[in-house]
Amino acid sequence: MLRRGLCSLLLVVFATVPGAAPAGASAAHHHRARQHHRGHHRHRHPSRPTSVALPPAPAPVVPAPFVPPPAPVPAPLPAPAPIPVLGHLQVPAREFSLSLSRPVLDAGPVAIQLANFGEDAHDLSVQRTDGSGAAVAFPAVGAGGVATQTLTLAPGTYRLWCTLPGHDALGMHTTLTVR
Ligand SMILES: [Cu+2]
Repeated sequence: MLRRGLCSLLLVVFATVPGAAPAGASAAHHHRARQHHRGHHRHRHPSRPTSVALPPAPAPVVPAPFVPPPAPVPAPLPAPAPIPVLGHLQVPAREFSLSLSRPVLDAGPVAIQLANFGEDAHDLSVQRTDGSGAAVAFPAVGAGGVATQTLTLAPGTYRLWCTLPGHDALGMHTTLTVR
């Protein structure tokens, strides 16, 4: 009676301990798993030499998404051109001299005024001292008269003189610098 009860207790303990399962059962389980794995492997790769590559499935036609055209980029504004400042130059004329209200001018447009402070008529011509460019002639003006012309002068040196006979030799000339 006691021996029979002890055997039953041992059986219960043996069956309820997880790690106490028979080694044969666990091995069989792993063996079946490997077989299953190999069979699966063979199924996916039947035989390499006779495998035929299937043509790729045609790509599904997907309409291109609407992409709005890029907004026009406004061109950068050009740098504002410098506003030319009109220079002024007065050329007083006397017997027998020409003088300048200022000896140096900035390049650009300049209003040149011949002012006759003498008693005789005088005129004025302006030309670059290097001889390039035509001379600009002012009309002759009498005593107290003025003549004005607006010229655009490039940097350089200019000669101004009176063209009436003998006046240049008598001293009616001067030099202007434009920078
Ligand atoms: Cu003169």
